[in-house]
Amino acid sequence: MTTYQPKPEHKFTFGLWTVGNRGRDPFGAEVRGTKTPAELVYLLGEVGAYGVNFHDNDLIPIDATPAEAETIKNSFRKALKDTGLVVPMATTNLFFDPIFKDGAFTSNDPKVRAYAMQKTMNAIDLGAEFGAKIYDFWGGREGVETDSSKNPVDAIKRNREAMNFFCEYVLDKKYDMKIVLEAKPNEPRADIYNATTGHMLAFIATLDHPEMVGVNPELAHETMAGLNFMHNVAQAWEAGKLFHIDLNDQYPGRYDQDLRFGSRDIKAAFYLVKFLEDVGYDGSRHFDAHAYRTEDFEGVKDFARGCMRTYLMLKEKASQFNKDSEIQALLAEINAVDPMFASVTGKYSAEKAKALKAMNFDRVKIASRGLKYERLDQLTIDLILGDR
Ligand code: GLT
Ligand code: MN
Ligand code: MN
Repeated sequence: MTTYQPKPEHKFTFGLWTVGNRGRDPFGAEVRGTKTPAELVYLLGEVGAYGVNFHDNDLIPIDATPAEAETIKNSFRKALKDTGLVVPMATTNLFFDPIFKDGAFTSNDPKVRAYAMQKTMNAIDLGAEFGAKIYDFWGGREGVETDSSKNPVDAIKRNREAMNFFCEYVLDKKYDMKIVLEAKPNEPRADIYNATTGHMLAFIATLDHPEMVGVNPELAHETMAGLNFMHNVAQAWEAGKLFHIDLNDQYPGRYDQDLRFGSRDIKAAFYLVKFLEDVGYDGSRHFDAHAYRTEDFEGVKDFARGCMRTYLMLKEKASQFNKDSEIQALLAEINAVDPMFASVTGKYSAEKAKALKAMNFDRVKIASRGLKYERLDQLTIDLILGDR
């Protein structure tokens, strides 16, 4: 009997900002109280998470004195020790303070850009102090409301300069740390640069140290753009760039909802979990989501437990899919190899091209074959809904 009990090997993580989210939205105030970072670590320990991620200012308020910072760090460290939680990822808050109203690294004001660099170096130090091996960049404010204000090519160049700087900084400091870039198409800016994971992959190839930089795709962000999240994750994986992942759920075409993982599109969540498990992705499964505004902190725990439970249930379904003889027989039939074509395809040669050109194809006959994808999809639905 499976209990769907989260274990450290599942690498389930939450940001301080996720379980600490107080339910404020553009139309309403906070509905939950403030918990200290240490209290949030205990909460995560109680629900069975493996790790906790933070922005610099989730841990240390932007105006804290050095003495206050020390006190907070000490209680946070104690909570980590008491619960056994680790800090796999850290990031910089480059979006909340009014100074970032026109972006951080892409701001038109050189003072803002320099401040953003300084803040990020300090935040990288803070992440390293707590053992973070992944450093995330989500450029929520790196965009525009009006294209009169900024040339997108300048924005790309400014972003590149900043990322090259931080790679060198990490190397200089000898931190065991990789960088991940997290895309989002819009919100809070009307349009954000490098809008999708695909954009980020192309951008990474232009950096001085591409080997240090990967992506952190977020389900909600790609779904907002109307894209198939799993396909984007697969492309990142195939490129050797899937260093991290942000899991949640989202209705397409709407504001950033950050819903509990698997709560909206269970079938998409199934394919995603199946992909991650099949390829053996071994990074964090970070639930970058938050509880409904209707909830108190008991509801926050229900939310966190729900994310992990759904993941584990889908993981079990994925392994069932891989063992299901009827499904596997269909897949084998669909993917049957035909040795006749192996000799004329694959890597190019002039002989192959000649032989291929000389072949006769019965186009109508080939096209007339039914592919049984309706049957296959229904078997998948039956399996997800528990009738297999
Ligand atoms: C913010 C955003 C997330 C990012 C976080 C990292 S902060 O909540 O919505 O997707 O991952 O800065
Ligand atoms: Mn995210
Ligand atoms: Mn989000």
